[in-house]
Parts: sequence; structure tokens; C-alpha cells
Amino acid sequence: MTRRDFLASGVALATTGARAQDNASGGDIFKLRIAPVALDLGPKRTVKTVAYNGQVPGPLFRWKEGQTVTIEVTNDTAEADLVHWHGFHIPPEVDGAMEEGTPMVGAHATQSYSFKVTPAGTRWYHSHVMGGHNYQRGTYTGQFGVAIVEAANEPAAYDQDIPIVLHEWEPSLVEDEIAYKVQSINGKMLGAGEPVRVKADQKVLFRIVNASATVTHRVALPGHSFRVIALDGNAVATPRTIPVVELGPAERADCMVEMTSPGVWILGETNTAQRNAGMGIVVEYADAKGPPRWLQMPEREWDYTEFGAAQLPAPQPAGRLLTRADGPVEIPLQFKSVGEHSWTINGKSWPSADPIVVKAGGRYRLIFDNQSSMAHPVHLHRHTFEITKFAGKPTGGVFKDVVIVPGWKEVEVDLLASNPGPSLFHCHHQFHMDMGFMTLLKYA
Ligand SMILES: [Cu+2]
Repeated sequence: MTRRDFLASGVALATTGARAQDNASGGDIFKLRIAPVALDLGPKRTVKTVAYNGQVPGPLFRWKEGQTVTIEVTNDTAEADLVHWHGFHIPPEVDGAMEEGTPMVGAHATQSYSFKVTPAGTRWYHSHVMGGHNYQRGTYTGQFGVAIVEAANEPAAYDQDIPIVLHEWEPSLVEDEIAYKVQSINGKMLGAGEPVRVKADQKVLFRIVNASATVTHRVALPGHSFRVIALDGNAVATPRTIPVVELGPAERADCMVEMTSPGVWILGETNTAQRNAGMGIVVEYADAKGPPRWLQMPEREWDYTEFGAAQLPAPQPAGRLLTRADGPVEIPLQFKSVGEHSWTINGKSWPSADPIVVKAGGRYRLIFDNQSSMAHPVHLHRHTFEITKFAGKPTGGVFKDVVIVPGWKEVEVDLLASNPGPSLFHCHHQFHMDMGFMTLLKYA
């Protein structure tokens, strides 16, 4: 069996539960069922949550770029919900945000969404309802999964492709911050699930997805390094080999790892308390024995510009951004906390916040000015943007759909207005979004 056959068979297994049938008009049909589940995170550690198809993460989708898919979502809960396709450039009617006009999936109802899958890369999907002070809704739950969009004719340059999905459980409000009792990778606490099984000299692609509602995580695999080849699923201008990756809520990193240190290791949070709360997974070489090892990792500031182009302006991927000949129109967006638990964009909270107005085909520079001490992972739906300045450093060639704006810092991103229709812009920290940190980008 060749490697490609092996990968293909793995894919078939992973998606069998969700795949129903083919259909001539709507393409392949996949089924998601939203329902309550008692999730076994580890021995004597069960949490009650809501998940897709009774599993956490939800089914792994592996699609080809340009393929048309239909997702039939059945909601077996008492409250309306909906599924957001994070990082996809798809119409607002199917994107999965009520505020854009996507129909909700009513309680005990079924709703179908069809769309053409684009762009290629590590995408994901999750609930996009507002939670408010209800921490049993939205991204606090187990409603998340990974959707990998493969570029047509791109050969797999690795032996294994393994999603690593981070999440926390049992949230509560403690001194103005959301605190959690237990954490997991791929739905299991450290040591409770099957290990990632590798062989010496394999090349493994770890697709790390931070499916946390509110927490920025730092992840490492001691004894090994991550070669970061893509951020938010988009190839970076300068791949870097680093010991630790940092991901805010909703961010992804594609990390290539050369398996050259045989043994049994922990891939996990660098923070000991969080690792002990469950955020880790065992990586086991064939024939290796003994308890999994962890080594203290170096402290290092996260800086997106490390992955930027050596020369500016950075080369532009086809169809992403226009030529830089015309200067972008600047749109300043100031983030500020007002009063208890309330967040504003340019002085106003959702739903009164002013929309960001653009014209189709125009090029814009969004200037994020964080007038608070907290970092905000801000996300724009249905578009990809390019980081052009991070905390005072000019850069280019790093394309994302979420960017962390550090406390009291500015971040600038360039955007081609290439996907008409309303697009939600918000902090992906669920509690900040719920407390008003949201507006719409609208096409004039
Ligand atoms: Cu925030």
C-alpha cells in the first residue's frame, strides 16, 4: 500500500459517519447532528456538553478545493444553533452567522447548506451562537471540528497528517475571566486517549487548531521542533523551525515535524497547570516504552513577522490581493472596554456598532488599535487578510483570518474586498464577542 493509498483509506474511515450519499445538484452530502453528549475526557472524568455526531472533535472533513458540498445539519437540542465554516470564502447565506443572514437551525429542525469549498488549507467549523452569560453555548461546547481543504494536484509531502485540537471544559466566571476545570486535546485529557503513533524518520504534519472559547495556548513537542509552514491554513512566506507555537482562539498552525528523537513524549501546553488539567497528548514511537517525557521549554515572544517575507512588498498569491500600485484606504478600528464586561469598536458595542463599509474590488488597510491590556484574537468572516504591520514592525506574506492584537498594541492588515455580502468581524474570545466586541463589514 502506498502512502497516498494509506492516507486515502484513513480519510474514508474518518468521514464515514458523516457522509450520507452523493447528489447530482448539491455535490457530496455530509450530515451533522447537534445533540447533547456525555463526553468521557478520561477515567472518571465525564462532562456534559453538546457535540456533532456524538463525538469531539466532530467528524474530520477532507475536501478538494472547488468541490461542492452539502451539509445537512440536524439540531437535536431545544435551542436554535448554527454551524460556522471558519476560514472559507463562501456566501453569507451559508457561512454560518445569523448576523450575516444565514438561517438558524431551529430546535429539533434540519437545515442544509451547500457551498463550493475554497480556499485550500486547514479550516474548521464551530457553533456561532452568542452565549452571553450562558457558558453552555457556542464555542464553550464540544461543537467544533476540522475541515481540511486539499489543493488540487498537490502531492502530500509527509507520512502522516494529524489534527491536534485544543479545548477546555466546565467554564465559569472567576474574577472577570473565564476559568476552566479540565482541558483536552482531541477530546481526551493527557494520557486518557490513544497515543499518536509514529515511526522514526517519519515526517508528520500536525495541524494544530485552537478550538478554545477564550484561551491563547502555547504548544510544544519536547525533543522535536515545529517547522511552521502555514498559519490559519495559508502558506507563510518564510517557514520557520521553532520550539513552541502560540495560538489564540480560532488560530491554526500547520507544523511539520521530523520524527528523529525515538521515545515516548508529550505534545502539550507549555504551562504545567494547563498540561496537568489535561492539555496534552502522548506521541509514541514504534517499540518505545516508558512514561511520556516532558522537558521545560524556552520562553519566547510570539511574533508573526518572523514568518513574513524577507523583501517587502511580499509576493501576492493569485486572486488574494490586488497589486499594491494603488494605496489602500485606511480604516481605523479602536478596541476598548467600557464598564463591566462590555467591549466597543470605535466607541460602540454590538448591535449598535458602526459597520465597516467597503466597495467590491477595493483594497483596505484595517488598523486595529487595542486600547486595553488584554490581547484580542480578532476574526473576519469570509475573507483572508494579510498582516502588514505587527506591533510597529512592517511585514507581509502572512495571510490569516484571525490575528491576535496584543494589549496596548496596533496591528495593521490589508484586505481585498473580494467577497460581497455582509461579513462578521469580531473578537473570537467568546466572552468578549458576547459582550459587544462585534460588527459587520458591509459592501456599499
Ligand atoms: Cu477579545
